[in-house]
Amino acid sequence: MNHRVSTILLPSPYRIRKMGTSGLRETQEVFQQPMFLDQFTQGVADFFNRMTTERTVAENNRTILLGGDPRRGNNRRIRRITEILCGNGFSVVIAQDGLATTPAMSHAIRHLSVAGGIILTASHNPFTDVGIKVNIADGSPALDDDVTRIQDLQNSVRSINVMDFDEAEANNLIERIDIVRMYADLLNRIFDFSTMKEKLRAAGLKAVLNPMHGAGGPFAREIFVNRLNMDCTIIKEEPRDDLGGYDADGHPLHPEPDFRYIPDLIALNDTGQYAIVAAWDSDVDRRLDGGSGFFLESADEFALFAANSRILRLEGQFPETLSFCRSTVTADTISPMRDDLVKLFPGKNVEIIETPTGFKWIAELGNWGVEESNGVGNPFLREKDGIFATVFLLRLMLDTGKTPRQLMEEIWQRYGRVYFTRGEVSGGLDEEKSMLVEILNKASEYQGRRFGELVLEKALSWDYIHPRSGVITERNAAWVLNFSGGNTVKARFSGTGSGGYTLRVYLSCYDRDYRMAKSLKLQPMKAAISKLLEEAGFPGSCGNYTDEGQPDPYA
Ligand code: G16
Repeated sequence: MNHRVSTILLPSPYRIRKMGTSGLRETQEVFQQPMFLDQFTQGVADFFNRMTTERTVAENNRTILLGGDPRRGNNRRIRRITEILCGNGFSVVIAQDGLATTPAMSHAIRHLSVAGGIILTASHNPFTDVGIKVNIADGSPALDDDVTRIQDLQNSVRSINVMDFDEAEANNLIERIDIVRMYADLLNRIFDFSTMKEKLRAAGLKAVLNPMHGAGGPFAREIFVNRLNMDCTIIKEEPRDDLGGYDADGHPLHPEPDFRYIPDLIALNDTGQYAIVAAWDSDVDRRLDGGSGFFLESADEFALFAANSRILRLEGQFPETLSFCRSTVTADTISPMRDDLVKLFPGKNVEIIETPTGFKWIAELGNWGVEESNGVGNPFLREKDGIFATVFLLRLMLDTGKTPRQLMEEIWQRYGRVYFTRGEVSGGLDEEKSMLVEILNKASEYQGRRFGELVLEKALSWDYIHPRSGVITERNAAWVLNFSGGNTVKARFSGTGSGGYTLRVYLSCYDRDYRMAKSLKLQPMKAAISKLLEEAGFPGSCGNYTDEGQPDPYA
């Protein structure tokens, strides 16, 4: 077939940044620059071109899946990306008018055996940011080598190959799929919706779900209302291009399931009338769920799922080596469970792995995983998955008749509890950022010093030794400060912002006794890290903790 392709010269190429923790995140203004998206996409097309010719037969498929969240401009971007992919000899599958969650995209890439996917989402960032993630043929986010390669290719682009959208359509190069159905079918295969539906009819549980005006609305409706027939209230259901707009102070709202951004859901949960409450971010890879006045943190929920993963219908498809992965900055709730997990999966190799931040590191290992940023992943696709987590929680409640808090207390009773929170230091000045780097690099000089109630015992930096190759693949993935009494502070710079800097600061402390007020356990660490920064001469302190606004059952 002879399709008409035009080649347009790029008059002044941009210097495109390397994709960060997950994809490229820039402001709308950056993406609006003439031909910025064209250059970005041409580089991705060049990458897939090489992938499909260099790699295995399964990847030798010249089709790319496109979809993303509803944020402003994404429809137009999907159209343009399609024109460039088709101009480079690819055909394109568009997910549901362009609307798709990240986990559903990951599943569809594998299910359709396409060469990869481009996911248009800046995830939990407000609509004033634009983001694009690139996933490879196994459905996982592109790893560091591929990301470097993509960036090199993008920055060598000098011309763009384009085919007009209507022409591509007329030549059958564009297909559209019902990704909501495809994803709901996967969950049905895993969780058995007809059994759940029957149990739900008997139990009569009520739910409030909050997709935060992102891509999750149609998925939540299909799964919880149409398929499970659950008594559900879905707030912020309609996908909106401003993801909910602005707050009362004129700041754009963050579609992020963090206690700071879901006061309405907290209030509804506090009424005690809802067995399940859940919020997901704009592309539904992050979740926060619970019910009857309680919320589960991601590492806690992960432990609950690990202990109960045998109930899943596709359990027979688990790999020979079961890796329970957590990013190093995530609460280590899983390690005390090691012996029981070994007993639970006779004949399998069970390993517990610490990875750098970025779900790509976990997805690469293709297994169970958790991140502090409210992300829980499963072996059935290669991204963290918000709706999967909420359905799993519901399934456990239906099987046991217990509330989320009762389920969690059983785990804490058996293994102890890791108290955890995340704070941040942020600003716009490069000098401040350099100062923080210097303080953290030299933190070992403070070893033996007391900061409030705690003594700094050891300061080090954590490198990722790849569990398969044994090679250090990520140096200084986090700074680690070990304080007395098992109080651990870790820190790293956020890789998802579009301007300024954000140092994320993670505090955790294991306790065999779980009936403590969380604030009491964490307060000495909050004070110690602020004091250390202050004594080192840093003008700011660590604030904005993610547990602010969290209902605490033991307060
Ligand atoms: C992205 C990645 C996650 C990672 C998070 C960290 O989340 O997909 O794997 O944990 O970034 O964010 P930061 O670098 O800001 O701490 P998402 O939900 O934005 O795709």
